[in-house]
Amino acid sequence: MRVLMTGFEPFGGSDVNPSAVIAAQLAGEDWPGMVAAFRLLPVVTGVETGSARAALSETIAAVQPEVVLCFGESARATHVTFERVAVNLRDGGEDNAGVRCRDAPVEEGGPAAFFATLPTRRMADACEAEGVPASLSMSAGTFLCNEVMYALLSGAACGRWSFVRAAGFIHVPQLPEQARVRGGPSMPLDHLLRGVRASVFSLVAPLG
Ligand code: PCA
Repeated sequence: MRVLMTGFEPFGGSDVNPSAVIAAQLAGEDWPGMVAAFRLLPVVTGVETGSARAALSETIAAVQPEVVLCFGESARATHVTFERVAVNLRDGGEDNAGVRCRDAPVEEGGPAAFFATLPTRRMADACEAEGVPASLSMSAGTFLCNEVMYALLSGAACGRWSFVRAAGFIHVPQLPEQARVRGGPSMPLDHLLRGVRASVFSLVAPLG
């Protein structure tokens, strides 16, 4: 089984993004029956070369994964957050290229929303069973994480990436060192890794 894990580069004035640390670490571990690839996504909106969506498309075409797990950071999150829905709207903060979208669709004329095709409840339960707080979320926001999740689910649903059997998005809280600078909730890296590792295992073990 081929699994692609993505994380984002730092943004918003921070010099680390835990989503990339987690995805790179987990993709580098030995998983029974699973080969994992990691891709770092730029915090850049749109579809041009250099955007997150361009990097995602290129990597999915190269890796042909059956499972795609995209990770992002949410400075407001208190839990490992399993996103259930992506909406066709870009209306978020400024990206690393200085672009801010207002009232723009992710895909012109696309459906209003897509559901994650991951077993989000099972994954959240597996994370909680490790003692790591997890939650299910009905909104990935309207910034780049939602945009990437929407494009991912749209590509899998329309047959462009018909080999993708399960895909979705996980938001992780910021790290304690980030919270010390900008305030807000945080979770230590070893907790994040333990919880996410258990949730990925609960996903891939039955698929294998
Ligand atoms: N979080 C942002 C984009 C990149 C990231 O890690 C978001 O929640 O949209």
